[in-house]
Amino acid sequence: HDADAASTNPKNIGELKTALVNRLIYSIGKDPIDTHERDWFFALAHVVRDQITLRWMESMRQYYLSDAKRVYYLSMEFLIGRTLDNALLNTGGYEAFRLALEDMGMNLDEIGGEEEEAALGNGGLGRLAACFLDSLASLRMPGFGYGIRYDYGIFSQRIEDGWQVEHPDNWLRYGNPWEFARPEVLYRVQFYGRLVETQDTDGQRRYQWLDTQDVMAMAYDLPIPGYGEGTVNNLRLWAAKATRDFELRYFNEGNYIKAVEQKTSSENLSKVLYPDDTTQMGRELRLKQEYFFVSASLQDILVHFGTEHRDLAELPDEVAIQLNDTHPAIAIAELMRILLDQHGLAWDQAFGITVRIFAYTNHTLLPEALETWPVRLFERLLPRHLQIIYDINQKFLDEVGRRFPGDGDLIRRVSLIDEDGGKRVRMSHLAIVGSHKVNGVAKLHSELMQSTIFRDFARLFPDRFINITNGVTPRRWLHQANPGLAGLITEALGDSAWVSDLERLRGLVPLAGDAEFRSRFRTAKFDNKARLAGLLKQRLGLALDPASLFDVQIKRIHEYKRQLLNLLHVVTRYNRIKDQPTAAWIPRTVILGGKAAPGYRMAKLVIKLANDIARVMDRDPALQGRLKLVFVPDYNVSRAMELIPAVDLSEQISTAGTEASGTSNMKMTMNGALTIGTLDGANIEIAEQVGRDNLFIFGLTAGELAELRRRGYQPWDYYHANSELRRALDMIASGYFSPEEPDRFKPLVDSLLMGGDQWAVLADYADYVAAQEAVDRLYGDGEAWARQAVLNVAGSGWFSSDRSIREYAGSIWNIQPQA
Ligand code: DL6
Repeated sequence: HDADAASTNPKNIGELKTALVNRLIYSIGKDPIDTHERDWFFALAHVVRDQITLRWMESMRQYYLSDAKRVYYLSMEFLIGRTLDNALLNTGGYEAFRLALEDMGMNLDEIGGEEEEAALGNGGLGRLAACFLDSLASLRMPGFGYGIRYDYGIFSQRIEDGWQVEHPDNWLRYGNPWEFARPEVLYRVQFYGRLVETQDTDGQRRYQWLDTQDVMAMAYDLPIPGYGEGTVNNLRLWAAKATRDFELRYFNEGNYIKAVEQKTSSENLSKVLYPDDTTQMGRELRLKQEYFFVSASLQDILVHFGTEHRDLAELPDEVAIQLNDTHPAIAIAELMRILLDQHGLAWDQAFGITVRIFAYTNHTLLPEALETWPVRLFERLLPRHLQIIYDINQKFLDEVGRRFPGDGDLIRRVSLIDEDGGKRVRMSHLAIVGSHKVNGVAKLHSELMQSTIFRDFARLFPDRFINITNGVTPRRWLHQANPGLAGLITEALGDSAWVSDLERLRGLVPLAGDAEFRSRFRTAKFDNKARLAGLLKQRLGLALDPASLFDVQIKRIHEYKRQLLNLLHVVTRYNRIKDQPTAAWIPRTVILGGKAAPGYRMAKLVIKLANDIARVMDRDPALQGRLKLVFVPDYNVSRAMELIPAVDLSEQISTAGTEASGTSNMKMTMNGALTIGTLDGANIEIAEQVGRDNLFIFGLTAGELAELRRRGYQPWDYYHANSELRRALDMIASGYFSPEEPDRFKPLVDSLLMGGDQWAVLADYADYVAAQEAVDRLYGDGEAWARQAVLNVAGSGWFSSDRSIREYAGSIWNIQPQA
């Protein structure tokens, strides 16, 4: 890694060693002669944090002095992963610390391995939030994250007898060395209670929210260091604490134990992240979590704005709030409540301010993931908010009625309240009506959003809807994860400016035709594969051949992402090899990884199927050296950083029109993988950027699929027409891979054949298998493959989250980079 030359001089190394030992003794309380590697990790993290902290204070001071407009990114999830290496690389201290530790007989990688993951997210949505924080800081933009400090992040996944078993992720067990606890930053959050209506002197109705059950929100700050000369921004996470008066009430009754019990129950609020990202959870605790972090964040934002001495009309000039999906959408009603009930603003002024502040990002078209809450629950938990939502709805529907007189059906469709089958609040409708911009996360997704789920709204508010295609931070996903390729790129382009200006990767285009460069590029990829093979050997006892094609699908397990289609190809390939064992097969290693939501039976069955197929294949001598299937357990950010640099073939095979964007597709492209993918999500834009000839595109388009469904999709037709497909399905259904329980996988096959194949797996099978044949042919010509892989890297610049953030800053937030 490129070192900050000044920092590696002997004097500085000496100082770092002293600092490390001091921290070990005085902060960690350990005698250097009796330490665990973890102690050194904590000492190291403290020294690094010290360095970041000064820059952080400078950044905060500068934002304060310039009084610049700020954006607050509200998200229930921040999937950060580990911080140490990222902080060292962003601040340029990596090499110096590596040398200092080496001098003391230690290895930075091993010490870094002691860090727990901050896995406060499910998948794409949470990781996007983390990439955006990195970009905001690197671009010197005043952007702050707000979220929840869950005691338990996403569960850790173990595979036992081929099945997923969830284990609690106790990531704070040894403490979090990066955070600053702020016991003095404490806000009261109210729940339940009753409303009392009063009249203002000017005759306006006002509401008091009384007899509530309160929980305190305490702040924990995580500094987010930008790359190089970037600023250090802040991520503030809220933890639930019991209120003192809560306890007092019971103390007065002489019930000490009850008081302590109450304490635990309020602190449960921030206990655990809900581990499902595609179905609606519908649990009271979840709605409490949402309101809890929103209420605390808004109070904090207003304290910073200085409501005491400033005109609230200026708020939209100072504050932008981005809602990461609808999870924080209750913020719209909460800000209205504050403006109306606490500051006495008139409705129209309050609503005008609110709409100018908020913007909403939608991340899914799946109807089952669109959040709605029962009105009865809302009424009990947040009575004033429900009232405000009703008022917003009333005024909105009146307006719709004026513009489209007599269209009762339109009113019913766009209402914030779903009246069918038990009244529910539609959070996406609240988010749209209360925001000035609504964005999708890839071109196709934004188009479909406007033509399907939000069609009526796109007609009502045509200027409100925009697209901002996702991006990923090149710091973590290329510079840090893939030092081999990163070094080669820096050498080839003459400097490392690409790390903060990723479009410079275009400069690699001519090198795709340069045999010498390609050879070094291939070596870098091979080394990454060998490294991954070594790690999997060590961890799981697996023997992978780095010379084989690494074919990788890593993401949450979901039917729409079609891991099952991947497995159908694996079984087909297995059959072909068995039929012709002596043919010249391109050796392949198919790697799958991802977590299934704990209650998602089909997804868990897919994991078991992958493991059962792998077991059968491992025992078959005909397959050795030709085809291997591996399920890597506990896929997380750190695993992703090991896997992605080693990928040859990136599997992005969701049913067209279902994956909003995808971001692992971008990471793999950036790391020189070729994509096999459908025209879905950001795959389409990847094809535009790297050239369609440099991907393997297959399958029905979203339009073709809609047409097929209109005509009546018949999965059985595909079954009957394709003997290889039939054979693979019959094997799975009849227990070929699960002889001890032959019916085990019948539900999976039934979902395709009897259940109507909702995700069109069978419709795309033949084309997918044909695309896989094209993959083999190209891989057989290593030079031709490498040429295209280089072009993939060269075309990936547009997928930097820096580009996404600039678009948000320009077209939604109206914020500027700071000097
Ligand atoms: O926008 C980030 C990410 C997209 O890249 C994925 O395509 C999309 O599935 C994901 N959505 C979620 C769940 N959404 N909700 N609610 O994580 O967002």
